[in-house]
Amino acid sequence: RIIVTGALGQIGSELVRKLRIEYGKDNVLATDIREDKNHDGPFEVLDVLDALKMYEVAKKFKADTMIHLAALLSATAEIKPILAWELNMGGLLNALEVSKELNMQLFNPSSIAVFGPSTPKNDTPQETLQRPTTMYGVNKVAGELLCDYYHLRYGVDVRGLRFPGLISPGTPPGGGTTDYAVEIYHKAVNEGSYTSYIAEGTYMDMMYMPDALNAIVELMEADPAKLTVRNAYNVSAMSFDPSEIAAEIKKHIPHFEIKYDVDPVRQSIAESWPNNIDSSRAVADWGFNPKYDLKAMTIDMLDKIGGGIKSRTPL
Ligand code: VAH
Repeated sequence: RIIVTGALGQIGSELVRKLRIEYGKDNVLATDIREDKNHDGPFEVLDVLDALKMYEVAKKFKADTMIHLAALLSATAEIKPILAWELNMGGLLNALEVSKELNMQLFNPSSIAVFGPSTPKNDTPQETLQRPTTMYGVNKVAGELLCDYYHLRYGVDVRGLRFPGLISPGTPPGGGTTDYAVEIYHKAVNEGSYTSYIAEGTYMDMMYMPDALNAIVELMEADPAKLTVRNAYNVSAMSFDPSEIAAEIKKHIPHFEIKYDVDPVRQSIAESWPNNIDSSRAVADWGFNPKYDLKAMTIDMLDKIGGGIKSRTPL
């Protein structure tokens, strides 16, 4: 039985749907800090900074697994760095403590944000320098170390993935740097143009949400003896810059055009991250195998947002 924190977020909203299909609706408890009016399964309001409530809710639900997704993302964390530290670290510490007390398996998402300007930019290795220059990156590196500590000291079965930018048609990401790669699809369908806050030529790792969700399930179901890494595996499906995703969209919406109005804060975050990371350890240890590249993702995104490419007349 699974408890998910941050269940109303970009990953959480799709993961809960998938988990309920795979494991049964009543075996997945969605929680978030705000009420969910139209949830179609078990739901509880939970502030991850309330350790006692987290313990009580997980115990009452008889959860054996926690997926801890509640966090502030990179751009928001630069605006509210202290709040980001308190929520990202306080929430994770509670998730680790409750997982230890209730003997739950724990998934904690990490991010390519753990890497900084001194990290090798291309084919970024699994083990390398991690000197991030963002509060979010500091939180993610500290989080990786804290998770490994709980695994080594207390035997908590905690596992993690260094997610790239995640792209999905539904719930939008909240306050990330890679969000441009989600916004561009919606603007292309609805307005025929998009003004990117990330500069042309800025490459970042990305992955389509279905591949991210499969990676979480595959990692959590993997034989622990095969895991040479706990927190956290590099995983990425593709790397592109704004001009390449725009060109792929133009193949379906010929009149689409991209403009640029660079946001210095999010541009500097993006430039501190790798161009592309090496996922080979995840492939070797538990068979990470993303299905979507930029071409396939674009077809599916435009289909889902625009009600089907086949039915669209050129703008
Ligand atoms: C962000 N989408 O932009 C998140 C993610 C690697 C990027 O961590 O902050």
